[in-house]
Amino acid sequence: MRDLFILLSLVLVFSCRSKEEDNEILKPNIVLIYADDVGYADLGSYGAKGVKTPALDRLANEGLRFTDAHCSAATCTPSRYSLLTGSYAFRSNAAVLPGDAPLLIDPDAGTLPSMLQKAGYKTGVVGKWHLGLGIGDIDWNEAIRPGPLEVGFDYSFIIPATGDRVPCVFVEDHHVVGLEKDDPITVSYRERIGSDPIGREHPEMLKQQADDQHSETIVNGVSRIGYMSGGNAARWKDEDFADILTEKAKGFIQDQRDEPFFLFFSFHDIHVPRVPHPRFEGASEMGPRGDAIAQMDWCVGEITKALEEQGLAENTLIIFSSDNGPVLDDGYADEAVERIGDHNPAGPFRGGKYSAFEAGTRVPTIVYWPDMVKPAESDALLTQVDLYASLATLVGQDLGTKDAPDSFDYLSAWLGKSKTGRRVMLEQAQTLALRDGVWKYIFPAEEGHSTWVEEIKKIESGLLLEDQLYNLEKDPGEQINLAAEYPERVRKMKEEIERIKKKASRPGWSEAGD
Ligand code: NG6
Ligand code: CA
Repeated sequence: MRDLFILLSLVLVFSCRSKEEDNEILKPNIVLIYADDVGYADLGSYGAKGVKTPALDRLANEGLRFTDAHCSAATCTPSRYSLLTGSYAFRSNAAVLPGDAPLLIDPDAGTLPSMLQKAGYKTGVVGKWHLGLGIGDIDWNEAIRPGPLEVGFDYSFIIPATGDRVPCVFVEDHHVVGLEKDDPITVSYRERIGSDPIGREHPEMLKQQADDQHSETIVNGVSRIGYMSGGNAARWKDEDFADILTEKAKGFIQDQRDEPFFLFFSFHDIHVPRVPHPRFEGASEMGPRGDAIAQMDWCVGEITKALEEQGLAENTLIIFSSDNGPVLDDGYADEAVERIGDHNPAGPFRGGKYSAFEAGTRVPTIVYWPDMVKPAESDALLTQVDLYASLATLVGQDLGTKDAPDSFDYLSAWLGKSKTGRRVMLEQAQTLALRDGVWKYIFPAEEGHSTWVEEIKKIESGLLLEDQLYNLEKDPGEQINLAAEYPERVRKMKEEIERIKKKASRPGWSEAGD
């Protein structure tokens, strides 16, 4: 009798599952793997030298490898903001945030994860957040909200800001992980607090020397931006980032295996401080930056393996990309410059992180979905701000008039069914730039874009004060400024930028400019 009951239950479970699986074909699991500061040519499949990335190369070879896909901005917070809201970051003045900044995303507005929740997805974010938490004056010892859970995620395990900013603790859902009641955390970006040593005074305690900006509280032998005190049991070890985050991501996949899920797996690698696990030491020929690339690739391999082991690989859409272009020296003496060798992280393009030149936003982008996507290369012009609207189409969700004002449906290009992406596309850095097919126009930085100017001043100052126009087909490295030769094109592209800036909501407007 008992055996019969088990048999009947099994038949029932099996028939339910196969029905579900049929339906899920249109609602694949979505895993968005978001690397930090990985440049266009930092992967083997994009021309990297001195480091191997077999897991990512496999996805690139068996999936779609994009050559003209872009993050929305040349720094982290603005790119992530656009990715999750479908709105350009300049509309909210989003710039790189300190670690105690309030939540930048409006909890009442539509977001990519909340759209997917409506479509029946379980949503999770694991990794770097850097979009602010709370409403200001955050108490890290209490429930921390609003945050990811209030903008569409069912689960979150995050690095609140960046690895180089305090507080150096993980936050799971609303709480700091491992916090002990009798050792509360305080954080300040204004003044020194507590008695922890700081990098400026104790360089002998550091694993890597740092610039003045990164010379405040020392945690795990690394000095950070900002001051923190307390929370000692909760403090992270940079060497464990990859293991801990990958474990959490795998856990989320395992827990959600029976229903469609969206995982935003947002790496710390290869952002500074680059302190990979000792087992990756020497994995590349380039020191910690290259070793961090190898570590990142390992994480991708682990996730792919987990999906395969759960039998989910065929019906999971994996999107891999980066939040901004490459940077070598970003504040720590980690030999990134000295040991670069023949490797060129930006490939044939000019600039990198912070920059309005192509390498600021043109990033490696891979789409892998065995059930639906055939191996190919695509030069479609794509931007991550469109993932919101494109994925909405994939899962059959309509967007409200206030949702995702800058996001457009380019699903066929994202899935390789079409090679045509955008004709016109905005790039955000210290200023705004515009692509129109092969043409690239950069708006003069000092004309009313002061919020974007600061970061770049050190890098490219003089250059950005005039109109710049490049023909990327003939001049992918943006060396020959054609602005004076094509004043009419400059005028039109400038106007287009003005038009995008004025636009506020979806209806009556087409990004293609027609
Ligand atoms: C900059 C930091 C840099 C990095 C960046 C954010 C200084 C001098 N530089 O302000 O080290 O943290 O912010 O990087 O403080 S991002 O990838 O999150 O945008
Ligand atoms: Ca970044």
